Amino acid sequence: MKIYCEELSNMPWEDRPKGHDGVLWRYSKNPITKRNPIKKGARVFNSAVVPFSEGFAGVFRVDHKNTRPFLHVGYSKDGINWQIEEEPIQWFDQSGNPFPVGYAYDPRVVRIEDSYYVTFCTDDHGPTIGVGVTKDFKHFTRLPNAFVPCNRNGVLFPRKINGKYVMLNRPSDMGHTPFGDIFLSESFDMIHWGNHRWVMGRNNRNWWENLKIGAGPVPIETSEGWLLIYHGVTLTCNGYVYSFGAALLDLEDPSKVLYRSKYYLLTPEEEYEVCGFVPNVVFPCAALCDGKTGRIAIYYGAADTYVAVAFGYVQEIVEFVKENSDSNRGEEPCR
Ligand code: BMA
Repeated sequence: MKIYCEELSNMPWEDRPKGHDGVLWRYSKNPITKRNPIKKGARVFNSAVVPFSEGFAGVFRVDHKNTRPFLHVGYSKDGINWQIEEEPIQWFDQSGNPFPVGYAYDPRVVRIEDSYYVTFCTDDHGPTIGVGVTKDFKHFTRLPNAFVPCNRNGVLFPRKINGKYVMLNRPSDMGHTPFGDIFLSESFDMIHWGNHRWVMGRNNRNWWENLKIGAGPVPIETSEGWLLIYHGVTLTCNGYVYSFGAALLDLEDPSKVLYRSKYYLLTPEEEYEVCGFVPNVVFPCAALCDGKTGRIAIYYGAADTYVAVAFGYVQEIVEFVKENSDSNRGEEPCR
């Protein structure tokens, strides 16, 4: 199996603990962010990191002390210890005029050619997908929002497919959205989005994902298809529980699902995942991958309070998805 990622020998890593039989294992020093990490911010979670310069850069969701979320840049040499900037990202439009956000959360970051694109949830009379671009993590240009509200979980593929940028996204509502399927949209210029297609829906057979699903980290290209790690939500008598699983999408037409695993890869178990501002949430937003060894480090928000990391091998995740595949793509969205 081929993994089309660059070599990343400096990515964070710990070997699988002895006797651990799961596909993923948690970093032994999780969580990697603590409460009140900066003066302005009470909690950092659901954040995205990429290789940058000699180390790593990230766009972090910081819930300020008025409980409104904004995006802050952070830097790290080792991908574990982060210096998060005190001030949030200042956005400017393509003409250089301020283009502020009312709020911003759940960022994803992807390098496409020589630019880093940031997608996030923001507001335009309802939640929708904001898009920004930077080359240096200091100057950020904000492009028009990708969709009309309501939409969340905008996740770009790391290269153009058939000449077009491709974004997974999840139509939603104004609130906490008790439904949700993954769709795919395309654009020639990162501004005009169309050719929207349904990819897959919540799955009534597997109860961890029977309420809604949403794309997680930027998909990873392999010879077996695009590896998509996605979150799945179930509703219990005490509220939503967020886990994450994986699927493989067709390389040429990623609206086609090749395999989808029945089982989650990770579900809230540790104290920092089951206790916090929103208990029982693991919410993946980024993955670092070493194309040479197939090692992967998945960055996920824990209980809307912390950032945590889980390790694994891309090859083992792909095998897990294929071996535990479910033919159900989810229910049709309109009934
Ligand atoms: C979703 C988003 C996420 C959050 C999750 C659990 O709707 O708001 O940012 O992690 O709910 O609270």
